[in-house]
Amino acid sequence: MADSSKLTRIGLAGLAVMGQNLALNIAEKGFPISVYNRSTIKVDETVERAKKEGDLPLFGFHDPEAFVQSIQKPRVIIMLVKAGAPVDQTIKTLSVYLEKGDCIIDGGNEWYENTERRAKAMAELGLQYLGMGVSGGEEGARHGPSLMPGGSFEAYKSIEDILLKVAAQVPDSGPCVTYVGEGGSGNFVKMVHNGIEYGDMQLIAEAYDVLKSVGKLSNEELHEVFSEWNKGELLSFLVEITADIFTIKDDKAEGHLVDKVLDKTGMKGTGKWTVQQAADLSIAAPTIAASLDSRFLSGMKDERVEAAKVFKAAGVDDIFTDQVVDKQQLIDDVRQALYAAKICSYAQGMNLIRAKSIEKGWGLKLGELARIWKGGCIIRAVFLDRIKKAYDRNPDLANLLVDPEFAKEIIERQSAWRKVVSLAINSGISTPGMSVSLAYFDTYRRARLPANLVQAQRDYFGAHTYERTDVSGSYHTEWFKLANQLKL
Ligand code: NBP
Repeated sequence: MADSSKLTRIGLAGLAVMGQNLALNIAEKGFPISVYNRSTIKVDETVERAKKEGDLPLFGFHDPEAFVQSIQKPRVIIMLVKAGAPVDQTIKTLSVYLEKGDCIIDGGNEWYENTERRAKAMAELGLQYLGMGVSGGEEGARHGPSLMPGGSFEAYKSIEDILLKVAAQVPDSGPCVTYVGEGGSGNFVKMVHNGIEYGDMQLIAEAYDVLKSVGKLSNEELHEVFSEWNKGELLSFLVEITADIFTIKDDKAEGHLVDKVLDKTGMKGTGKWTVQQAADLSIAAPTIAASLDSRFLSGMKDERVEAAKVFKAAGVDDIFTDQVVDKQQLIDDVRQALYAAKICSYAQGMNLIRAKSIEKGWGLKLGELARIWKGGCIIRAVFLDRIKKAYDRNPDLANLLVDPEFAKEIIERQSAWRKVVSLAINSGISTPGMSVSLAYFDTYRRARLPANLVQAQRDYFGAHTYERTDVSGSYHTEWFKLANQLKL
């Protein structure tokens, strides 16, 4: 271990996957770091790794007091423990040794209101608090994550030099970190990032399903297709790893591993929070909601197996004829459908962030958020540069769909998108993300919707009143009475 007689620049508590790797990253960038974990074995493991990975300036502590005392004042401690009660427990353990001006940064996927509650409690003790979204998983944490710090600007400034160095670096775009805003905005933005991630993964899975089930593409062909897509407008971490997945052979039996993976998707809650927040703020986020619903339905594996038997016996397949498709055309159409649906999904996520920013007065900069997602994080993609440029062109853009560049791209792809959704429907393949994205687009772009009828129904049975298209004001009609008079 390197010389531990001097005080370190920063501390990190919580040495599971994320904490351990972020601590090594910080040490590698030349910032001496103290580390601590509730179970001491992880401390020893981290110290061992620091030694092996280049005698990095990382110092392990089993005792929380010694850990805190080893950090230079004002102290900054990043916490990377499981969200919820473990965060409160870790704060309790450490705060007794902290002094006025010291700062704790929660790097976990925490609910933003918990961060705001803790920041308030800490402020009463003279302590500072930040909630910082960290994205990129194990690799990102070790070699450059996307960081979304929010809370006290002063606290952010005190460690900005560290964050700028440990974050992912994107050529011509800079480090993937920015001061997000006040309060729990860092956690909120990370939450929506994860919701968008759900949408991306769902849309990719649907593209795979259509290509495999309708186009009958083999895993080798799927690898080729996704690799090719990763050279163009869809270039992204998720498309890249998808291409990789199709190459992995099963080590326990014949065939590819992907075909043996049980079709049940897990989740930890940030996608659900995103959809709940969208509903609370009256923001339509159907693509993200569809991806969450798909995870719920995927979890009902036994029920689906039984339902498949019932509907097979009842002749569900009778209406499906084998679709004759031109493989190359299908691949090209699916690529376009995936891209167009993705634009809708990001539009929804960005609208949600903006709505929350207005509600809380955070002043979040959407273009800057797109910039810090260009590298390090799970949704990193060249596409984010287009989003950044759209908000640079017009920071008050009502919706990404109406940015002239994105509008043009959608129009160019809409025919392929409609073809893919129709093909999937006629083949009995569910593409909820692509379909609902198309419905979002078709709803948003229409000046007149059938909402007039819904409002008339509401006024009919509940006297909820309605507005008119031609004269201002609020109106109520005795629909029932008038309809009955006409029946006489
Ligand atoms: P986990 O979310 O699996 O949490 C494990 C850590 O929490 C360990 O250090 C554990 O200590 C500590 N912990 C627990 Br559990 N209960 C505790 C308690 N009562 N008191 C003190 N410490 C406690 O770790 P992770 O996967 O590294 O994620 C850390 C945070 O980062 C989470 O909020 C996560 O959602 C977020 N995140 C994770 C990823 C990812 O890819 N894994 C990506 C982005 C963000 P112990 O060793 O003593 O049990």
